[in-house]
Amino acid sequence: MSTTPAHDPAKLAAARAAVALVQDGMKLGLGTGSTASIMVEVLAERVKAEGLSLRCAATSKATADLAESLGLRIESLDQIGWLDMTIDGADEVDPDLHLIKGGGGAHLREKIVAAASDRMVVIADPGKVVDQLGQFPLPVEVLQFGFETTRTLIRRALSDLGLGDHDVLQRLKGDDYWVTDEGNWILDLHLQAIPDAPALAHALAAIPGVVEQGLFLGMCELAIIGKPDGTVVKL
Ligand code: ABF
Repeated sequence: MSTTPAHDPAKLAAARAAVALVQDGMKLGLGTGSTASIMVEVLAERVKAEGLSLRCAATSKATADLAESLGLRIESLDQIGWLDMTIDGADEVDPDLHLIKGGGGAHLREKIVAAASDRMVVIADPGKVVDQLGQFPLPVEVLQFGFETTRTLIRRALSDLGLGDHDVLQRLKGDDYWVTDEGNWILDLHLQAIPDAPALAHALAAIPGVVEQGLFLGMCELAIIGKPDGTVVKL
């Protein structure tokens, strides 16, 4: 497939393997990030080459713009309803296929689209595979209203969970605050390790002002890890 050779070979291998799972007539969720963007390019090439008929929902404005620029038709999730498969990237994948996502700031829509799918397939390079989640800062999307109160409540929850006192930093984009597609802000929790991800997810979800956090637990059915030699490992 004549995809631009400039791509990271491991990400390209994972993207190609995921696109190979796509069947004509499928309703697809398209993820966000550099690996997912390669997947969108590979998918668009396959659609053109084989004349596939697909219905696609995007997990971000960025992915929607890229997909449409490549000739893929994008519909809203509500127009399509339930999806057959979502293909998306991740920041960390643990042995139970629990994920940290949100490095690209899109985890709210990504989680909704993944939840509306029969299966979620993650594509990643080997650097994303970890024994325990948490080295990657956990993104938490937060309303702008009462932001500092929410940050205080998050810090209190981390302490109550015995996670100690860690940096809870507002994400910047250049000199400005990062603003998500939904107009919210992002806090990144520098925890180093998350020994009990379900407990943390539950605690964060209970905090007023927290819109969504980047732990994807029990949502990923298959992780395709690309390797630099162009092969893949399926987890
Ligand atoms: C997106 O892909 C984000 O949730 C995640 O942070 C990112 C991974 O980025 P990349 O594929 O560029 O490494 O789904």
